[in-house]
Amino acid sequence: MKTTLATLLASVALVGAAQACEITLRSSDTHPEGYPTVVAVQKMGELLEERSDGRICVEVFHSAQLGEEKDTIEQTQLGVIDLNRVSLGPFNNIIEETKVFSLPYIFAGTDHMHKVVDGEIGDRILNEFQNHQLVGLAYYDGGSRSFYNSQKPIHSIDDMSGMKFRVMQSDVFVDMVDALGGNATPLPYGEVYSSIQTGVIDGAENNWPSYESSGHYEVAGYYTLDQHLIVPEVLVMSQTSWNKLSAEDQALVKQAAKDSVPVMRQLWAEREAASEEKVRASGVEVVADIDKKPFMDAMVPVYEKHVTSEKLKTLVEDIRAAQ
Ligand code: BDP
Repeated sequence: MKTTLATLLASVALVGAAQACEITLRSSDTHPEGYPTVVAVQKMGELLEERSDGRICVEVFHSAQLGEEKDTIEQTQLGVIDLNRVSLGPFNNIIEETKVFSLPYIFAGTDHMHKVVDGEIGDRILNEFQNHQLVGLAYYDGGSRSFYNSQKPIHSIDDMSGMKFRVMQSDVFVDMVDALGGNATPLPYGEVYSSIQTGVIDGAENNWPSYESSGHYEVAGYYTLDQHLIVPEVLVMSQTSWNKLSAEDQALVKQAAKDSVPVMRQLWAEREAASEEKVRASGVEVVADIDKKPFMDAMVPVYEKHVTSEKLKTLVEDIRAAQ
C-alpha cells in the first residue's frame, strides 16, 4: 500500500513538474552522466528553471544519445537540438575563426586560455556563431590534450613517425599530426575505443578526464604529456530555438549559461585530478618529462597553412599579446 502511494505521489510530482515547464530545451553532450560538462549544463538548467519560475527547463541527453558531435552540430543549426555542449574543434571546418583557439600551443596554459575566452577576444569568437545559425553562450574548460597509444612510450617527435592517431574532425588537427610525422585519422569520438582495440589506429589524443571516462586508457596504455592543445569547449544554442524566446527569456538563458562557467571550472579541476589518479593507478605508462620545444617548432607549417587571412592573423597576435 505504502509503495503504491509513494509511486502515485512520485508520478504526480513528475507530471506537475513536466506541466510547469512551458519550454524544455534539449541539450546534447557526448560525455556520460557525472562528467563536468554534463553536470554544468544540468546546473545551468536548474538556474534557469528557478529564475523563470519553472517555465524554462533543460534536459541533458548525455553519452552521445543524440549523436556524435559533427552530426549534433548540424542538428543544432537546423533547430532539431536546442543546446549543444561541444569542443570547438569540430567547428573549425564550419566557422573559420574558431580555428585560432584550436591551434597547437596557442595558449601558454589554462590561465592564459581563461584570460582570452573571458575577455573581448572570447566574445569576438562567440559572436561568429550567429553567422552560422547558432548562438554562442559560454566557454567551458577542456584541459590540455596529449597523445596516447597502444604501442610504445613516445619520448620525442621521432617516436611519432608513421603512427596512426585519431583526431577530431578538423583539418587543423589532421595537419598537426602530419607535421609531427604521424598519420592522422579523423573519426567520431565514439569510434575511437574499438578502432584502437582492433588496431585500425594506434592511438588518439585527449585530456585526462576524457582519456579516463572513455576507457581509452584501457586499450592505449602509453600517455605522453606533450600538451599540444588547449581547446576550449563551448555551449551553443540553435538560432531557431533562440528566436522562439522572448528577449527576457534570452537574457535568462545567457545569464544561466554564464553562471554555470565557474561551477564547471571547479568541477573540471577536481575531475582532472581524479582522472589522473585513476589512470596512473591502473598502470598506464605516463611520459611526463618531455621536451615540448621540438613539438612547438614543428607547428610552424600548421600556422602558415591555417592562419592566412588578416582577421585570423590579428586574432592570433591578440591572443599572444594577452598572455
Ligand atoms: C573531449 C571533448 C569532447 C570531444 C572529444 C573528442 O570534451 O567534446 O568530443 O574530446 O576528442 O575532450 O572528440
